[in-house]
Amino acid sequence: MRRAFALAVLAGGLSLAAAAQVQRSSDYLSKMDSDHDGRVSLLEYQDWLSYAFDGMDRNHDGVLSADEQPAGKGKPITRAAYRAQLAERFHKQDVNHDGFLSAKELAAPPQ
Ligand SMILES: [Ca+2]
Ligand SMILES: [Ca+2]
Repeated sequence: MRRAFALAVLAGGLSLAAAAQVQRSSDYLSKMDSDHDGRVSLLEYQDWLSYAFDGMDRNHDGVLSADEQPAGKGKPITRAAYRAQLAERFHKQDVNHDGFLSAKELAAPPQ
């Protein structure tokens, strides 16, 4: 499931929108919410999506090269750059700026 989600995320240019059509946001929340406090912190968000990154990084060099990306092309993405992109996305999606994503915020990815 995580791999399918990651493929959707990368294929959609890190868009959660495509993935959200596959599964309900409340399910995402419960999967990402590793400390079970009912909200997703930046670390939980990054860790969950980085797990997917690691699944695709077949030679484990910390870089998704073109051939490791779903489309088989694109600029290489480092793990650090990927996490930075996720952080940027997280902050955009955190509409009320409380530093956490609620189920409602998760359900409404930034355009
Ligand atoms: Ca949490
Ligand atoms: Ca790699």
